[in-house]
Amino acid sequence: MNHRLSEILFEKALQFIPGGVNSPVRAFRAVGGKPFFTQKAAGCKIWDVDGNEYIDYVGTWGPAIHGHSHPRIIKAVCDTAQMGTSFGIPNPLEVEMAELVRKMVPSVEKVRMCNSGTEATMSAIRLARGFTGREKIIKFEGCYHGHADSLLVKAGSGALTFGHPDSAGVPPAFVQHTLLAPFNDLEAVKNLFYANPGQIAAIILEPVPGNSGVFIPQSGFLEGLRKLTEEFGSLLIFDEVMTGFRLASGGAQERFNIKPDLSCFGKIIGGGLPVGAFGGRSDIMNCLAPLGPVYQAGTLSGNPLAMAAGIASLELLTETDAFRRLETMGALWEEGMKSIAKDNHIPVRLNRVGSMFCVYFTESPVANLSDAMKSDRERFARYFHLMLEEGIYLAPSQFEAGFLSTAHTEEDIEKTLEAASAAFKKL
Ligand code: KE4
Repeated sequence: MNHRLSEILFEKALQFIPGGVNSPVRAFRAVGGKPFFTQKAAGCKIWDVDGNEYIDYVGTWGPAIHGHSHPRIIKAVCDTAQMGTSFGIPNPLEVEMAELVRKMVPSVEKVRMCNSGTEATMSAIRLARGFTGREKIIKFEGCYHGHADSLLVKAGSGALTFGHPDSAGVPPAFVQHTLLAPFNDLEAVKNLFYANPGQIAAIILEPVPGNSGVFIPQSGFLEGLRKLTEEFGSLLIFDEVMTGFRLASGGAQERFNIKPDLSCFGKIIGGGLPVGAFGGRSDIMNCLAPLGPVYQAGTLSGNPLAMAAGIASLELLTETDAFRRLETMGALWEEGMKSIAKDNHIPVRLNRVGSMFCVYFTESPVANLSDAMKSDRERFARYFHLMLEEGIYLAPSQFEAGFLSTAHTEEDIEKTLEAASAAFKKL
């Protein structure tokens, strides 16, 4: 593949943008090589500035569940833009969005829009602390909740990829109230509650962590967290920025039948535009300004353009057989990959939930961060580039999830599996 124009652009980007990227995971640092620059995206395909075509399994890190440039979403954005892009004054689309979220996610009695997943989780933590009057939070190793100071502790995604799960620039005082436990380890969580009686405001977790690859909650784990938070008077916060509206129309909480106190959203809820949201029990949400003492705000929160894109994205999920299709394609991919790994005698662990998946090059199960760290990242990097050369774009890090969209067809999966079959022979 020729990447000449991407290389020229990247050299130029490096002069003006730290690392040449506006978000670290895009830099290919985890897999080596240089990132390509995207010219256009439509359906499940992307084209780079050199005209190379790829089947896209990153989907802009989750938002593109309907594929790129879905006509419904494009039309909603274009039509709304004619009337203005942001008012900073309440607009009807905010109400429509709030009503739609509440209908799709029954645990969300009230919801506040913001502009990113980071804002959503940061605000939910502040709200939980304000509501309970407690300071400590529990998070899980390898979960990534955005880059708010108190959550950059053993964080996943880019923080993990670049070996700084605890970022520089975060004073110890800012993270002294952040307690850690391994994912799927209920005993460790219980011990934290006993060791910090009356001090834990909330547990925050990705119900299906997608920022260290993909971890699958073991039976009883999510239910156990729900019981512990109820027993100790703490809140349960589901960070559904990635899983929300992906694992079911009501997200992971619908799929696993758990009712959190607060939920955070992003990605799909914005249809590709910058949107985050957090919501849950009214008695908790009513603590937010201007009603209550917990402050939270945002110039562009609920802006009509982002709301229009997000509403179109959510409505498409309720009007089509999206989830049946996503499950079918996911199963097709998984079965194919399993037989390719077997035929080539290469140990892999495929963790998949619906349309979220990850390939670990390891023979032991991966249920938490320490398991994931044992996987062969060199081999993953070779796999990534072999696939890229065949026109298949995977997440450029072992510690990320891959995503299917409703735009992926059986033919795309077949092409992907052919590329994987050729790649595995060279691993
Ligand atoms: P944003 O601030 O990037 O919109 O959302 C942060 C966030 C919060 N919670 C979860 C579960 C998330 O997955 C994310 C962001 N995900 C990463 C991909 N693993 C975004 C990609 C990037 O950082 O460029």
